[in-house]
This record gives sequence, C-alpha cells and structure tokens, in this order.
Amino acid sequence: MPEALHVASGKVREIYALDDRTLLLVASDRISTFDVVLPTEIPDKGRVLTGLSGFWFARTQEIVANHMLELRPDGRSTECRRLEMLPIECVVRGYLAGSGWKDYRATGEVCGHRLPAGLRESAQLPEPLFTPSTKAQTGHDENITRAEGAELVGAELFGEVERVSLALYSFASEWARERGIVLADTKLEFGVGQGGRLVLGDEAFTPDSSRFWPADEYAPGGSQPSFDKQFARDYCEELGWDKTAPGPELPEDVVAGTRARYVEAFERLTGVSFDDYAADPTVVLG
Ligand code: Q0Z
Repeated sequence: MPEALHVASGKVREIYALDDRTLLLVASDRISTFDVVLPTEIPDKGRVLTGLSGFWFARTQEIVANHMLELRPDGRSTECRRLEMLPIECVVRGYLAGSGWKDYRATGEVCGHRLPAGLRESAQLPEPLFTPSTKAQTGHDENITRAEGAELVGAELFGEVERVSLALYSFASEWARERGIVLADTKLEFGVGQGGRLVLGDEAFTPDSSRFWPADEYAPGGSQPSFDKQFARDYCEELGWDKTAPGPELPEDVVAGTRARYVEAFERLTGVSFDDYAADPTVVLG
C-alpha cells in the first residue's frame, strides 16, 4: 500500500490517508484486555469488527449520514470520508456498568443525570442515557456533564448528537436484544462533513466500542461476562497477571474460543455467515 500515508494508530487499528478527503481504516487482529494489547492475535477479529461496522453503517443511514465509502475486499479495511471530528466521545448507556456504575455509586448520578436510588450493578436504566466524555490523549476518557459537552461543540450540535446517538443506540440495542445480545452501552464518534452536516464516523456497535453481554446469562447485581472477551479475561485472571504490559500469550484453546465468540456475534447480528463475508464483504451492506 505505498500510496497510503500512515496517519494514526489506535490500540488495535490504524488509519492511513488515501488522499486529502479520504482515509483508510484498518482493523488488525490484535486484542486488548484490561487495557493492555496482548501479544497473541485473534484470527479474523479485524474482519469481524470491520464487517459489523459496515453492517451498522448500512442499516442506520436513515438515522444519520456516515463516513463509510466502501468496504475493501480484504474485509478488514474501510475507505471513509475524512471528517472534522468532534472533540467528544458520544457514549450511550442502557445499563449501569463501568464508569457509569462507579459514578452512580459515588454520587447517585451519571454525567449529571440523577438516577433512582437502589440500582444494582449492571441494572437496566429506566431509559438510555447520553453520557459524553472527553477524548483523553492518554489514559481514560473523562465523563463530562451536558453543559460541558455543549461548551465543547456548541449547544445546537450538542443537541443534535445527543438525539442522534440515542436514536442509534435504540435501533442497535433492540436489534441485538432480539438476537440474544445485550448491548449494554456504546461509544460513538461524530464529525462534520461538507456543509457542516453531522456525520457518524469511526466504528459503530462493535464489541471494541460497546459492551456486548450474552442475554441468556444476564443477571444484574454484579459484573456481566463479556460476549467476546470472557475466555481471554478468565485466562488472564487464572494466571494472576498483574495487568501491566506486556500481557501474557494466549494458549491455542483460548484463541479458538475467543475467535468463535467474535464470529458468533457477527453471524447473530448480521444474519450473514462469516465465510460468506470473507468471500465478499459487500454482503453485509444489504
Ligand atoms: C478516527 C482512530 C483508528 C486510531 C481520527 N472519518 C474520519 N475523519 C477524520 N478522522 C477520523 C475519521 Cl474516522 C478519525 N480516529 C480514531 C481510529 C486508529 C484512531 F482506526 N481518529
């Protein structure tokens, strides 16, 4: 790919510039757990995540425009329109987990939303909450209030990303729930394109940007197993690894089990066999 200039690296993805208006997002097979990228890859994870994002972008076009131009035949890369990205992460939470649960326990609120008393860890919220955060360059994103969000992007655009984020989460979480997956929360990123219109960018409703829980094991009152990463997490816990880099190598059976869970999530959500996707990624676009 000599004509593509490397622009940025994420933990498990890379961005290249194809020209001044077009980017190439490439999802690797790397996996992170407890915030550390492991030395062992999960075969096909990058294709599963790219295919899922493509699927959701195709199905949510009526809700909001998105950056996707095309899925490449390799199944792991997406050509997309370069946007002016907004400086906030648009998080929607349908359930009380992660920093939402932490903040609720400490203050009874999540990002300025007051919640009923007595909610348990992983409880479904009375209604999904828009809980934006700032993009920390390093370390963890920091939750912000609606007022701080409006300050960062302007009140009008903030109102629009809130409305659109909630509409996207409602659509995707209902779709997933009907297929046995609880989409507990998600992180969306938006930008503005030509003419200042709002455009959904980055990835959408993948297991790396969302918490996927198996619906048949859902039981509030504690943390929930991850649909995709639980084998890897359990193995890391058994080892007694201190969760600092470098992480441990994963054994073959943990790799195979983890790969199977990613493929299962892909097939349940898209209704497409992963082999068919591998042969022609455009099958997920409907
Ligand atoms: C997304 C990220 C990744 C590292 C920039 N359409 C777009 N226009 C402008 N910028 C972006 C996009 Cl998607 C953009 N990120 C997040 C993705 C690796 C960081 F694959 N950063």
